[in-house]
Amino acid sequence: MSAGKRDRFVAVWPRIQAEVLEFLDAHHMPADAKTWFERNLSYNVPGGKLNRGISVVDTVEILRGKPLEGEEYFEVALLGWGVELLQAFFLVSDDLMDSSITRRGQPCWYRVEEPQKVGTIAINDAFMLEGAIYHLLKRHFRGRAYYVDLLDMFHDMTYFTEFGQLVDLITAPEDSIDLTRFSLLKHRTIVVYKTAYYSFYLPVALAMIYAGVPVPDVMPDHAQTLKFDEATVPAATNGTTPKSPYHVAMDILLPLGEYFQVQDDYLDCFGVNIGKIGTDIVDNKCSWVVCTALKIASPEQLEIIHANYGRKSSEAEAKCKAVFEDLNIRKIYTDYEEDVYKSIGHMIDQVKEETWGDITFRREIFHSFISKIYQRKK
Ligand code: GPP
Ligand code: MG
Ligand code: MG
Ligand code: MG
Repeated sequence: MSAGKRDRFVAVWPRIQAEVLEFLDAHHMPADAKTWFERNLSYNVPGGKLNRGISVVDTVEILRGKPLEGEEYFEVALLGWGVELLQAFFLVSDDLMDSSITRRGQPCWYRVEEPQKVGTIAINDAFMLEGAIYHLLKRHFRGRAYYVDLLDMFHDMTYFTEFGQLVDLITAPEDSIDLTRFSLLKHRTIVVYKTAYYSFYLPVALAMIYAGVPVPDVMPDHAQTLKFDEATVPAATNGTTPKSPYHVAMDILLPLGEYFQVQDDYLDCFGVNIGKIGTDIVDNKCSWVVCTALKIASPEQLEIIHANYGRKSSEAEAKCKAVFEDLNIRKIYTDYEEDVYKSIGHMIDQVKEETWGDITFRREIFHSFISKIYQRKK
C-alpha cells in the first residue's frame, strides 16, 4: 500500500475523533469523562494496519474508476473509520476474553495502569467505541436513502462476529481440555464468523452501498447454504437466481477472510514481531495450527499435544511448539498459502464485471484485497 494512501486516510481521523468527542460536550459530560474517552479512542483506534478501513475507500474508488475528492472522500473514509471503530471494539473485548498481554506493540488496553487503572472499565470502553459508529453514521447519513442499509450491514456483521466469538470461546474452555472438539471444519465455522464477515465482506459491502450498487431484496448470508460439514465454502446462492454483486463478493471474501485468520493463527505460533504475544496454545484455542497437527500427528506426538495443549505453563507451550516444528507445520502452511492464493485467484478470474451508470463492479476490488494480505508477516 502506498504511504500516501494511508496518510490521507489517517489525516481525517482527528476530525472524526473531534466529532465523536463534541457529542460528549453537547451532553455536558464531565471533563475527566471526555479525557478518558479521548484516550480510549487514541489508544485503540488508529494504531493498526488500517487495512479494513482503507479498503472501503479503495473499493469505492475502484467502482467509480477514479479517486475520491473533498467531502466525498471524507464520507467514505468515515465509513472506513466506522469499520476501524468496530475492530477496536472487538479487539478491546477480545483481549480481555483471551487474557492477552500486548496488542499493536503496546499493552492491551485493559492492562493499562497509568494514569488510572483501566481493568474492567475496558468493557464499557469497548461499548463506547461501538456507540461512536452509530453516532457518526447518524450525523452524516441519517437523511440518505441507503442509511438503513448501512445500519443493517454494521448490525448484521457485528452479530455474526459475536456468533463466531461464542463458538471460539466455548470450544476453548479453560478448565476442560478436550481436543476432540477441534477439527478444521469447526475451525472454519469459527473463523468465517469471527473474522471473515466483518474484516472482508463488511468493507466491500459498505463501499457498494455507498457507491450505489443496487441492493437486492434479500442480502446474502450463508445461513442457508454454508454447511460446515462440507469441505469447501460453497456459493452464497443455490444457483437458481442470478447472483447480485453482494452475493458474488461474499462468495470470494469469506474464503479470503478464512485464509486471513489462518495466517493470524499461524503467526500466533510462528510469527516474530507481530505486535502481539501469541496466546492460542495456552488459551486452548481451536487454531489452524493445532487442527492441522492433530490430523497428521503420530500416537506419541498426539500424547504430547494432549498432555500439554491449553496448560497455563510456558514449558507445556514449548513442548507443543516442538511437536509442531517436528510435524513441519511451517511447510504445510506455505503450501496451504500457495494453494489458497491460487484458488481464490481463480474465483476472482470468474467474476463477471457489470456496469450501472458511472459505477463498474470490477475484479480489481478483490485483487486489491488479496494483494494486501498475501504472504503477510504480521
Ligand atoms: C480474532 O480472534 C477475532 C476477533 C478479534 C473478533 C472478536 C469478536 C468479538 C465479538 C469480541 P483472535 O483472538 O485470534 O485475534 P487476536 O489474535 O488478534 O487476538
Ligand atoms: Mg485474541
Ligand atoms: Mg480471540
Ligand atoms: Mg489470533
